[in-house]
Amino acid sequence: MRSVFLALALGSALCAAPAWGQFAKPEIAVQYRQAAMFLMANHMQRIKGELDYSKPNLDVIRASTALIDTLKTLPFEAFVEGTAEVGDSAAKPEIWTEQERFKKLAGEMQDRVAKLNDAARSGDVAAIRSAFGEAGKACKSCHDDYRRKK
Ligand code: ASC
Repeated sequence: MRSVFLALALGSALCAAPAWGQFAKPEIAVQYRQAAMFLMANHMQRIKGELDYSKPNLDVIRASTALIDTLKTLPFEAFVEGTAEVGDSAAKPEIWTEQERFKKLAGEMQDRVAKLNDAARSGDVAAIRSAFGEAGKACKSCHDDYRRKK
């Protein structure tokens, strides 16, 4: 009998949902999303550097668009409610009161990033330039509304 109680107690302890989702502490969620966005921004800059040339290096561009395409969903798991004012987060509290719009903007960014990666694989430089501009606008429109000016 005692072992049944022990098993139940252990089971409920293991199943209890942590307050911050997959993150041990709220600060870790902030670091995680900032790290993902830092890498995305770094690779956007590398692409921009190539597009400043009349004959950009397509291998460099493709490596970066593929990475950004992989990273594009990562920040959003880490926008855990209650982390707007944590650490050096610039997230506005409206992210959690306007979830529908925030998710719509995230989805638009993800669509445009996928299109940028497709354009890079096609090798059509004019298409890459245009898709890069659209992806950058999608980043900016979310930052304009949901990132605090520091
Ligand atoms: C970037 C980056 C952003 C967007 C935005 C585009 O490379 O870090 O936040 O593009 O600046 O206007």
